[in-house]
Amino acid sequence: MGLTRRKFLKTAGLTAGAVGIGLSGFDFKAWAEVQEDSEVVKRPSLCNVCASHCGMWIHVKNDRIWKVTGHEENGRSQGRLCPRAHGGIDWVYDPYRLKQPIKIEDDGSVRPIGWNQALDEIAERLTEILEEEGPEKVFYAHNPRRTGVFYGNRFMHALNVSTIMTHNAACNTARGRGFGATMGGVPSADIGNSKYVVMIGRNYGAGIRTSQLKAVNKAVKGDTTLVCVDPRQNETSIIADKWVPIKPGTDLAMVLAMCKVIIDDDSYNHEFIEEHTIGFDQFADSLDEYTPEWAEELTDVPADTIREMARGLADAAPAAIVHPTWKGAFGCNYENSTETARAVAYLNALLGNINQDGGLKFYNGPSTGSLDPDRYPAPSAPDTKRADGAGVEDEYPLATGHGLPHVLAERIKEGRVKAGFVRHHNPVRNFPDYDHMEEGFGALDLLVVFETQRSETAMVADYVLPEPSFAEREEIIESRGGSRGYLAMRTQAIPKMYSKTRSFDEIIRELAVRMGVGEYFKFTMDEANAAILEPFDISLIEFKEKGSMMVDVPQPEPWPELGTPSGKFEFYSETFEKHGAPPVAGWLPPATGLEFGDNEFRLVHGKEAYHSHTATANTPQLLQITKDYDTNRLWINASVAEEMGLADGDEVKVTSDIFSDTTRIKVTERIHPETVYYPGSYGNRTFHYRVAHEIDSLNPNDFVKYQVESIVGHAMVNEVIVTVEKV
Ligand SMILES: Nc1nc2c(c(=O)[nH]1)N[C@H]1C(S)=C(S)[C@@H](COP(=O)(O)OP(=O)(O)OC[C@H]3O[C@@H](n4cnc5c(=O)[nH]c(N)nc54)[C@H](O)[C@@H]3O)O[C@H]1N2
Ligand SMILES: Nc1nc2c(c(=O)[nH]1)N[C@H]1C(S)=C(S)[C@@H](COP(=O)(O)OP(=O)(O)OC[C@H]3O[C@@H](n4cnc5c(=O)[nH]c(N)nc54)[C@H](O)[C@@H]3O)O[C@H]1N2
Ligand code: SF4
Ligand SMILES: [Mo]
Repeated sequence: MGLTRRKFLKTAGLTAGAVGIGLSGFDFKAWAEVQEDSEVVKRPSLCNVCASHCGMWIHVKNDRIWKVTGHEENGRSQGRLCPRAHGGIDWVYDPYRLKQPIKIEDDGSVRPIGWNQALDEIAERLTEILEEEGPEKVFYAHNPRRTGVFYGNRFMHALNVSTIMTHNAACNTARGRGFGATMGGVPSADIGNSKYVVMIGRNYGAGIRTSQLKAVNKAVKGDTTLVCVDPRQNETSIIADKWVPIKPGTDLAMVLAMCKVIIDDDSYNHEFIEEHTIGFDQFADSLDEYTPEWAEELTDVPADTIREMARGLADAAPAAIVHPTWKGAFGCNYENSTETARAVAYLNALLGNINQDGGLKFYNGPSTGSLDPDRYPAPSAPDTKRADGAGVEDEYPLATGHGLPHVLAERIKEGRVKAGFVRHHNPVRNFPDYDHMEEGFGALDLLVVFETQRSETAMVADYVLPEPSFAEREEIIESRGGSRGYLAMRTQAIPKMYSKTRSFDEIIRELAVRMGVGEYFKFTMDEANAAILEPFDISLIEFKEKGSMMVDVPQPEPWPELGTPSGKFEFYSETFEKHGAPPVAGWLPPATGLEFGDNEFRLVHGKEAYHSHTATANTPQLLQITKDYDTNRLWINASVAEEMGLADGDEVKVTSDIFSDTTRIKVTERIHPETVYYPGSYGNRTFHYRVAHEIDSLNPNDFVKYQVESIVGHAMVNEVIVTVEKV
């Protein structure tokens, strides 16, 4: 790695010379030239700054990262990276990165601990808890990344632990269940080939997925009509044909009214509805009161705009999309988010756009190989009850398998859960109600956090186990579908910087041996990766040179059999009915209601293009953008601000039921008058993020109390009313 032989000799000669004539004679210019001339090599990797995992090349010079560029043969990056990828280099060179395992004693004192001792102690405590309390009281939570799933889930299965959770209940659980219940899963949007696209709270300009952003650009440069419905004129609305401001939490009413327009116009796709759906008549019969005028009252979207969007979509169908979105409007935000997601699916069904060009597509992934189970036995799936109640009868039967970390926090406080493993995830900061999450996770008998920085969750852990950064480690091969599928892997780009860091797979393997389940981990990562590649005409050695490669996959057939119980699109869900939820989605107001008193607003938040959640606030390059553009401010509508006697930049006090803090305001025409907005990227509470604390900031989660949505149990992150007053 690093220097070529020629360069090495040159440097070696130079060093000898320098030593010969003493340090005062050190020829800095010659040294600098050698450094500058030394070769830059490209090593394939995957960006680690968000879950999109774009294929990247890490350019390495003298064993240090020189720069990063997008991998061309990767479905996500398609040759490009977003700004955060460059900021990710700061993670690698952060001087305060975790460099060795630490143990936090019950009195809060922190001390470094050796690996053997840490793993012995963890294994001993975990064994005790499993024996005395049972696997129902143990969990694993992560922001699911391939290696974390591969090793983490296998380890949990080996211990018969069923509570494996992700961050989804603070992201997209409602959308997942809503689309799952109606069409069997969440499809991709073929934006690049679409003629009419409505994005309801989906903001590609900031909530970036590189490949899709490219498709959006293609669409807006072509003849696609793009409409953005958002209480805020977000970064995508700026390039869209139309921004439709909406009162937050009311999208469901607008969508139901759009469905009614299309059905009343008789402009829906009869063939699809008749042959590929169930429950259409019940749905159509339920729409009587949902007129555009009714929706206008609730949403502030003019009835004519509702008709215009509905007719624009129907005219363009099937090359028309109401975007399945991600988090913004109905991922996990409101009491009505699951129903909104179902209604958005209904609207798409009326357009008959499933697996149609320019519509919604269920892509197939490449058929990869796997470890031979005779040689490398896999543990059987756990048969224990989940600790968070997700999918459990009489608890949260309709919650998804991603689980409910905020509910778990409650149960930990009640003594019902004792031990947890958290990797690449910061639930304490990223779920609403800091005190609730901190008290919950902090009350565990054993909390082991796998991290690279000392996040808020790591602050309340018993053991924090440091991984080498993404640039210093190799990982399990990933595969994804698309118009072309692809395989991709992270290879080690630079030598390990700190000898006392260990990668997740290494740690799990060692813990497994100590827990007596080592038999499930008797393979190397190379063996696992070679098995994955087996069906493809490429060796692991060759693949490690390429890093990413496109593969042909069968293309989706129009109107396929869907992954619902009936195999058809379900307007009417017997599954929902069985569990006491409405079989057909209809209007449901947000939990806070829609009445606002003086100086009261709904607080919403969202992404910024140059941060990932709150995990990048400590990176100097990215925080500099925040400082330069002064974005850590609360957006408030200009007319409202004037009435309240507030001017741009004024300091205000923001108060909810559970929290109060001050911040400066951004006065703008670009926001609905009953809404205030704060970017979600700040407000870190861990004092270890020294860069993050260079600015004053808020975190919207602080204002939102612990609450649980009634159908799928998500965290309802926008169900909060705040008052704003001048200080
Ligand atoms: N730069 C960046 N990109 C990311 C991420 C990141 O952290 N940073 N994270 C990735 C992840 S995990 C996700 S989930 C996606 C999220 O991607 P998005 O869901 O697109 O992003 P958000 O910013 O959460 O929300 C989008 C918009 O929803 C609006 N909104 C809020 N409430 C409502 C409402 O009631 N109705 C309507 N119509 N709109 C509403 C907000 O104003 C915001 O502009 O982004 C991904 N990409
Ligand atoms: N305030 C606020 N809250 C939010 C959001 C927001 O934008 N703002 N977004 C919501 C959404 S859409 C989502 S998806 C969730 C996301 O919530 P999380 O899943 O918690 O995601 P991240 O904030 O990306 O945090 C990931 C953690 O992984 C750590 N990490 C980074 N690299 C590595 C590594 O190589 N190894 C290990 N072991 N750890 C690593 C980071 O230091 C960080 O603490 O948060 C939700 N909550
Ligand atoms: S979208 Fe940006 S941050 Fe996310 S993986 Fe791709 S380049 Fe990295
Ligand atoms: Mo997310």
